Amino acid sequence: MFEYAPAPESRSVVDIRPSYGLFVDGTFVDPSDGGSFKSVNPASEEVLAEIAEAGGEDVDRAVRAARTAYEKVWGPMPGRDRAKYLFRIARIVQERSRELAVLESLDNGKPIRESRDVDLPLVAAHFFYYAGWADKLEHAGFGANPRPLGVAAQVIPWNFPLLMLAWKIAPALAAGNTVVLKPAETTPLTALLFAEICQQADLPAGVVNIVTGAGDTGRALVEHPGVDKVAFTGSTEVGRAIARAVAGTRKKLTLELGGKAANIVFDDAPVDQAVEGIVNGIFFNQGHVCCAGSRLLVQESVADEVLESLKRRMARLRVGDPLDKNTDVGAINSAEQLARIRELSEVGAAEGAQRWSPPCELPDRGFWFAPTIFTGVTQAHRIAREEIFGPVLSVLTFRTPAEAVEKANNTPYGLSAGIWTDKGSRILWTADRLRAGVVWANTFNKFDPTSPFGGYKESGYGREGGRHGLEGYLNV
Ligand code: TXE
Repeated sequence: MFEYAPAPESRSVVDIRPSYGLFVDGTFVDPSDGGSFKSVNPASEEVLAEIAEAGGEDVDRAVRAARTAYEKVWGPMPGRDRAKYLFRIARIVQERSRELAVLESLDNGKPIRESRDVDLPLVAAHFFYYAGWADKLEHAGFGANPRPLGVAAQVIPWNFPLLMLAWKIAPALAAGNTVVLKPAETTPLTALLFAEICQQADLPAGVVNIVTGAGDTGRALVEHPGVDKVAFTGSTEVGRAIARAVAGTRKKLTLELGGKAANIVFDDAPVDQAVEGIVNGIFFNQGHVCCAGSRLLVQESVADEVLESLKRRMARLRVGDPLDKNTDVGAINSAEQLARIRELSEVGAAEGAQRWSPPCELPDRGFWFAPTIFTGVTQAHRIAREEIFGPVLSVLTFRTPAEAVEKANNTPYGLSAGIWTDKGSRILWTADRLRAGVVWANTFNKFDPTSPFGGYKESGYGREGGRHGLEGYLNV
């Protein structure tokens, strides 16, 4: 039914099919109206596969399948049996992690070193971690008999396609819910491979359903009356639209939205270590990270030294082929995202901040943006306030710890922050005053399934990860 695109040859470890259907009730099915879209490799602009686009009827089918599975199989199943399935999924993810990592880098553009060493280990860790909770819910501090909510509608973004899937699916299933998940339209492939893993694990049909498509599919899913819980990660704008759509219904909602994190470097911080943290904070995953350290706040007395060292370090970053193990910065995920980054970068320059990038040759095809810093940034600049979601750092300075805290908190967001200092007392003093869901001290972008993650203010509400991550999927 689709127009078939040739499967690319080069990646021997991963077998990409020319086209993919929707995963509903345990099998791959064609969309009711035959619609489809293409998934593109952002590093080469070649088409990877043709993907089915789910319409309202397909979403309805998926939600009904999830409801039946919830009522007949998954809801009544003892926790210890649900745990067995989750452990099985975790082990298959580990066994197939090379394949999944290559596919993630092809579809998303992130360096293979990151998908292999960060994303995939964390995906497996989430399934192992929540498998461990499935038979212990009555000991989780939620009362004697916490009950699942029912059918969870989950909409995820493209920056960590498989990891966001794991953050959403693992706790939902552990708590006894069934799921209809919609991956982002630019990165559907690892979710579809995950559907195959569900089959391989003999997960009962309908417990996990994957509907692919863009915003319209997402809207149909979150607005479906058969849904009990909505979990969304993505832009603040869409998060607001979803909150409005869910208002006045019985649905529970968690939102994980944008960020504009401050990475604060005090004058007593070891410079080399701080520079590594700044680089990791903003150039990891091309800066497509909701908790990216996109605002560097550096104490005035050490600003020159830190910036010189940062520029030297940036000159050594290798930008290019995501599948090359030496690559530090991969491709921007889509033409749309590249246009957004370019636009804000132009705004930064036009508003008077000084732009700097190391000399680097970018490939001719694909979507690329050189690692960039802006100095001379003030709070009035848009690049100090708006999420760029790319490899672009805005540098501001401060004189006193109080001024650092004031500037760090001067944002509508509140997802994360970083502190670099030699003084333990200063870490505690500062962390206490930062209004952010996560504060890292002398490190950045560290994630762990045992830790709750989520925001203050316009970064959303609810927590994912840890024991708190279960709470969003239970009636307590
Ligand atoms: O996000 P969208 P986009 C930020 C980042 C980025 C900007 C835009 O600043 O530049 O958002 O990215 C689905 N009802 N973040 O446009 O549109 C959509 O199909 C239901 C931060 O990609 O929010 C996709 O699956 N679903 C962020 C998902 O929402 C809808 C991660 C996210 O897409 C929908 C991504 C609707 N009306 C972007 N419209 C983070 N916090 O990590 C779209 N979708």
